[in-house]
Amino acid sequence: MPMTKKVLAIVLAGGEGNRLMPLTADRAKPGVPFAGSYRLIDFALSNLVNSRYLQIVVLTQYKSHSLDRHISETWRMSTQLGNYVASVPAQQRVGKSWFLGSANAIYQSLNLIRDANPDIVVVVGADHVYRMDFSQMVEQHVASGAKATVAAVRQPLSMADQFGVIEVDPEDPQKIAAFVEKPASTPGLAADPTQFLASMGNYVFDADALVQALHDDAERLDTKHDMGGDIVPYFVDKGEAGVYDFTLNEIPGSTERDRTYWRDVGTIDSFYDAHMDLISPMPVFNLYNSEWPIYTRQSISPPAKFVRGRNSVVGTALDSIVSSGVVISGGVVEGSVVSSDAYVSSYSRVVDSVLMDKVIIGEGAVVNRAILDKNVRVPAGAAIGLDPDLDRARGFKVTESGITVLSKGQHVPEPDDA
Ligand code: ADQ
Repeated sequence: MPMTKKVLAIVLAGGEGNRLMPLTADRAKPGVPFAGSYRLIDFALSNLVNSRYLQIVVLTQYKSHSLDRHISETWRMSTQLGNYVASVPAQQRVGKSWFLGSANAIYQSLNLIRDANPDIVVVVGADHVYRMDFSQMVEQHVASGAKATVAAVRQPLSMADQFGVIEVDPEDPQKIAAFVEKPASTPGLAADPTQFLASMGNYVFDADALVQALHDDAERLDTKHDMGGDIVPYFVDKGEAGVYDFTLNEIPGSTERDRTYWRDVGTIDSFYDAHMDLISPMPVFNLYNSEWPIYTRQSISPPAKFVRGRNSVVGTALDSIVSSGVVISGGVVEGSVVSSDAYVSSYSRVVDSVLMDKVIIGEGAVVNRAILDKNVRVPAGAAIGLDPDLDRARGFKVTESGITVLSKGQHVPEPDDA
């Protein structure tokens, strides 16, 4: 019988998420709301819990207040049974320096690894949308004899500069021959020249090998103390790095299409696109798979309600996700994600947009291809997302692809009376 390995999971949740501004203006990227009732970190944590890895340390750093609150309110487990999700803020760590890179974050938390005394450490990022059974990757890691295994997914060539690029050993498909962190460009795969193999930022390590690597890295002055940039190459140079192909990932209840769905939602455009993936009638990513649930905080809001508004005008939502506590009173919502406790008034239209918690849409207002962060109030008759120049002039962010973004509680001027 195979020996059961003791696994500790570490979730890297300290990222600033500069490219998601203004949604990350006062919350860490893993704490950014997603899909109406989730936070980004819920995907990584749900994947770990569904993989039956129940000893989890979350390393936070940047503006972690709302993230910490979400973790403690949502992810309490029984420490008496030996299960935990512990959020560890940076200021509690040893040493005086603020974190340098993700490897340094783990290095400063080595006491947590010592205390848990695992055989295997699974390290995952906290800002991706996907389902993954990490136990399948751990199984391959153990069988292959690698000291470090990196999860890999195919991505379009144009995105090479955003990811770690993996070159597989032609003689051993489970071994990494070369790894470059975020190169300016890279050649395509032999099987598909339009794609390359990207690191997903998820790793499995033999615990003692990881501890040694972190010590060696900490002593060097010429590294950025980064998991992708430094620790992965350390194992590749020694010929000890394996690669786990994400297309092998099997998820109960998943379709062929969504068992390998993976989105890095690091930019406003990819964050927006990932929302749109959820709302088509046959979603690209299916939130409704109860065999691999995505957990989040239980809301105390009442059910969503759709009612006639002024002059009995019909309130509807179509091809949309509508969260609890939402009231759609005589407005029309189409192709949109509406988060908890939002209110949509009579004669208004919300199209191809993402509304976060407690957004209020006034009478006759129009919102088109926009993301409105929490507590934004759109006055009656105002229009957002119809005129990019006007949007910019009012201080809203407009992305290159034309998505308008309003930050938390951002003021929207009353429309001109003229
Ligand atoms: P990036 O995501 O650009 O690339 P990084 O900014 O280090 O790398 O973020 C990785 C994870 O670590 C994120 O979840 C982030 O929140 C977290 N993090 C960063 N600094 C941290 C700190 N000091 N403390 C705690 N957590 C921290 C990485 C890899 C690439 C890979 C992509 C996949 O380096 O090789 O291709 O992820 O998205």
